[in-house]
Amino acid sequence: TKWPQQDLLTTLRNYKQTGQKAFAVLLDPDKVEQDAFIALLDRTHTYPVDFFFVGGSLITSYTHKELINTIRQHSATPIILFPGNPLHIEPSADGILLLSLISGRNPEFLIGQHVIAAPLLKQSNLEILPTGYMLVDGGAQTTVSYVSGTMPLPYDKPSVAACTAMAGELLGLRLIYLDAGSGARRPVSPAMITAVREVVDLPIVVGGGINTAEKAYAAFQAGADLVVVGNGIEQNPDLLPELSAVVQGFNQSLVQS
Ligand code: 1GP
Repeated sequence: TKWPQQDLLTTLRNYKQTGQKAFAVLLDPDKVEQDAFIALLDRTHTYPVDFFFVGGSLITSYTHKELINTIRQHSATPIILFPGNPLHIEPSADGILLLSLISGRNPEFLIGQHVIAAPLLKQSNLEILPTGYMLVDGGAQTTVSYVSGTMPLPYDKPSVAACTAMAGELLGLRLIYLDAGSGARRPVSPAMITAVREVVDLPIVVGGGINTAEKAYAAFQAGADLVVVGNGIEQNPDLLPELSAVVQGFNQSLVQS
């Protein structure tokens, strides 16, 4: 069953308002290995995940639909598309990050691809999550930086990130996603997350290179509402219970205070 329309954005806004923390597992249809994947889905019954993100910059086979089907068979967790381009639209998901690559200056990823996607999105029942997507230098050229033909934000310029996020909020975007890129050598710095947290009232999603519980903790502590982990869990499934414990730690301290 799909999530009711508008619930995803409301859920994310509530995290921001209440201080609750959440985490998402990013599944790249190209990398998923069936048996390990089903084992991971089954483990999420014990160690709950708030969202599954499905996507990647480049996808080399038509497996989105099968992947989403498999998730549905094993889990009730909402599924959000994290598309690299309009070919990645799959109406059987619950929602889609409609990404504006506001760290870059490539009109294709600010409006061009959106024009192509718009009629398909209007026909679908996908909940649209308009997202200010900010790519941050994570110490290696990432696929998304190459494919989008854009320069990431400099790692050590929190004030540039803050101004970019403010512009995104003023333009009416509903989420800010700070991404160091999949497999980044270093995640977005806590200083940058805090600088963005201080100036925007939107939920903040942080991902890229978060491959330990400590790095997730640091991102939350700095002001992230939702942390996204892809490679880290692929390479070490035991990170799932550790991340779950970090999130629970934050959320329990809220209940007690
Ligand atoms: C990348 O934010 C995601 O877009 C997740 O990155 O695979 O490095 O966790 P990782």
